[in-house]
Amino acid sequence: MYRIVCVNCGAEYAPEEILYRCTRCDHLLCVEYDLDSIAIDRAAWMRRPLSVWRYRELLPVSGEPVSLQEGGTPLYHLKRIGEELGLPELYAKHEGMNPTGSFKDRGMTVGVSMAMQLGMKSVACASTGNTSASLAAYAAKGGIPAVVILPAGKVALGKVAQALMHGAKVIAIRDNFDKALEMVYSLCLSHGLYLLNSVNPYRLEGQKTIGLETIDQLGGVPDRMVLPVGNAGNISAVHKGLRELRHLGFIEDLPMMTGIQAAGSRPVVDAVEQNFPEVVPCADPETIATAIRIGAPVNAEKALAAIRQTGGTAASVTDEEILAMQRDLARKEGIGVEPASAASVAGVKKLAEAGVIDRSERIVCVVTGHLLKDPETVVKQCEPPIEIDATQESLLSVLYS
Ligand code: AN7
Repeated sequence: MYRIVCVNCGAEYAPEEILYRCTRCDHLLCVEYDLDSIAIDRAAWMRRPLSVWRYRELLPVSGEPVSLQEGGTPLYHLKRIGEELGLPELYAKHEGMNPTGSFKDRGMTVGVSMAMQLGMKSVACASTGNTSASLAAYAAKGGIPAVVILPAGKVALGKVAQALMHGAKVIAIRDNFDKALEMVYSLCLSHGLYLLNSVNPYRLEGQKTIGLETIDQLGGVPDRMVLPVGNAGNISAVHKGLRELRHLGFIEDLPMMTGIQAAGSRPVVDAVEQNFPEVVPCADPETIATAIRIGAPVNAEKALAAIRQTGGTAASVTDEEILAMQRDLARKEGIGVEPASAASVAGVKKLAEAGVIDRSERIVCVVTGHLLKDPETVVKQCEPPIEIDATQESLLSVLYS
């Protein structure tokens, strides 16, 4: 049993209403369960496979979900990087290990399932890339058409390839993500497509399972959870899931929610640092981490609450710091992530060096997308393969001379 509730004025809506914002005050909506009446046997939970659907009592989907077996991602101990930073308890949850290579799959399994449950005939999103790849795949699995709108020339190659191959209608606009979202939003309202950006409250329900899995894998609550922030949906979703676990009495404390943005695209960081009541959009976001090249984060209201209520913080990292950490994760830990994902760990490095993070903290970084999403950025950073004649002599000479 659940309702849709406005996070600002508390107005309530029935689950079957197709709404993305409060019709009274225009603020964000969220899904609210009657937690006191939900019976969950935690031992039975733990016997189910680690996945989004382990937590189905806390999800809105009633029938068989549209699933590609999402979630259940590895939680790695970052031993070498942690040692270098003096952080013995540093972990990374590798969301790049989801079916389409990013955490978006957790949101889309729920979002597309809800689209079907609500009887919608088509789905749509704007995207910096991963959302479109994921939506395209889940729409294919659900057998429903998808439209995705991208900022032209600013989406990593692997993500465009996925959206195209999974059969979405892919449209690239000569403008940025924020404009694409504005356009797809109007399109959905005027033509009845189901909007699956993170302003959709059901999608975030799937994403909250990152936090629930982390607790189960770690056997407790980390002191801090660190996420890259673009539209600020994921950090809000993780916070919501953990609040629900606390309400159920499964955990006592919440981690300090910590958001990391790129230096050229940091409206949430500005709001946290300067204690603004709300985020002031950044008109011209720019960063090599194109996934988080977002100037007007739609979920800022929820994210600021998550950060402030848990005593967390926000920080920004430069493109150089992001790329350096992408290489460190790859070469010192064997973990391949795309640039936006490396931002979370780069942010931890910065905050630890600045003394904001205590060295004894148990820290979980969410690394959100796979290395192969953005091969072009990799190729630009690394030396090309050494091409040689096919002789043993040439081989030995490049290896040993
Ligand atoms: C790898 O795909 O917004 O703060 O349209 O792809 O919840 O937006 C992607 C976001 C972090 C930021 N890491 O998450 C999109 C899109 C990766 C991402 C984020 C994104 P939010």
